[in-house]
Amino acid sequence: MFDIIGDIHGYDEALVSLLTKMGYGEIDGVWQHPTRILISVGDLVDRGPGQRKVVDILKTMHKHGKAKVVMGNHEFYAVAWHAKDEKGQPLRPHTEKNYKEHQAFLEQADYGSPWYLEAINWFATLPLYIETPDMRCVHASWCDNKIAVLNEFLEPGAVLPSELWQSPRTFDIAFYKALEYTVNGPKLTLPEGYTFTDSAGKVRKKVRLKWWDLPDTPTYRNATTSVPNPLELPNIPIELSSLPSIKSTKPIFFGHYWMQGTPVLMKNNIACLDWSIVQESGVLAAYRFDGEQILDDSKLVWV
Ligand SMILES: [Mn+2]
Repeated sequence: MFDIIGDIHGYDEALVSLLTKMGYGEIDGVWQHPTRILISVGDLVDRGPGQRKVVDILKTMHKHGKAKVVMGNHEFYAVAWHAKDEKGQPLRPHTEKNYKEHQAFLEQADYGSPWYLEAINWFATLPLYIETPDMRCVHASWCDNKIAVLNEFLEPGAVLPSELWQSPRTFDIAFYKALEYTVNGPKLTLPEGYTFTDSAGKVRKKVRLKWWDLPDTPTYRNATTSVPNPLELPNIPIELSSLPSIKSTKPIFFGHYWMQGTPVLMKNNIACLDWSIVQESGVLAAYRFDGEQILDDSKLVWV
C-alpha cells in the first residue's frame, strides 16, 4: 500500500528522517520499502536547502517503481519558467516576484545545466492526480467537475499534454481554470475595499477557499483558510456559482495548504499532508494508507 507524503520543498534531511521512520532504506542508491510505495503530493522544490537531493531521491525511487509523484504548483512553475511560448516568451513571466520564489531552485540546480534540464523534463511528465479504486491524490484540490474538464486534455496517466509547453495559447480558458483549481486550489477575490495580511506579511485580495469543509452558509470568513487573522475578512455570505463537487466518499489526499500545529485529518476521508516543513515550527508529514475508506488520525506520521 501507499505512504503518502506532503510538500517537501527541498528539505532533504526531513525527507530522509521520515523515510527512515517509516521503515524505508537506501539499497543500491534507491530509497525503498520492502512492501510499500511512496506517493508525493508534489512541491518537491523551491525554498529549502536540499532541493537537488530531494529531486534525486524521488526521481530515482520513481524510476525504480518505488514512488509516484503528483505535480505540485512549484513543479508546474518550474517547467513554465523554462518553457517558451509561440512568441518565444517564457510561460511563467520572469518577474522579480516569480524569480524570488524560484531563485533557490535555479541556483541549486545550476540553471541550464544537464541536471536542471533533466529535472525539468521529469517534472513535465508528472501526473496532475493519482486515482486508484481506493483513493485519490492531488496537489491542491479535488473537484469532480474540474477533473472531468482536465481529462478532456490530459494524456494517459493524467499527464499534461506536451503541446501545452509549446503552444499554450491553443488551450481553452476552461482548461486553465480547471488546472489552476487542481494544482493551486480555488481562490475568492474579496469584496471591494477588503484585504488581509498573510503569514509572510503580504497584503492580499484573494483568499483561499476551504474546499474540503465548506459550511452550509459560507461566508468570506468561515469558508476560507490560510488567513492569520480571519477577523480581517468580511463576515458576509458568498455566492459560490461552482461549489466544489465531490461525488464519492473515497479518501482524498492533498498538500499545498501550509497547515499549522499537530497533524490531524481534515475529515475522516480527507487528509491534508502539508504541515509546513518550511516553517520553524512545521513538520514533514505522511499518511500510511492501507486501503481503508475511513481514515485514522493514528496513521499520520511526521518528523
Ligand atoms: Mn503548493
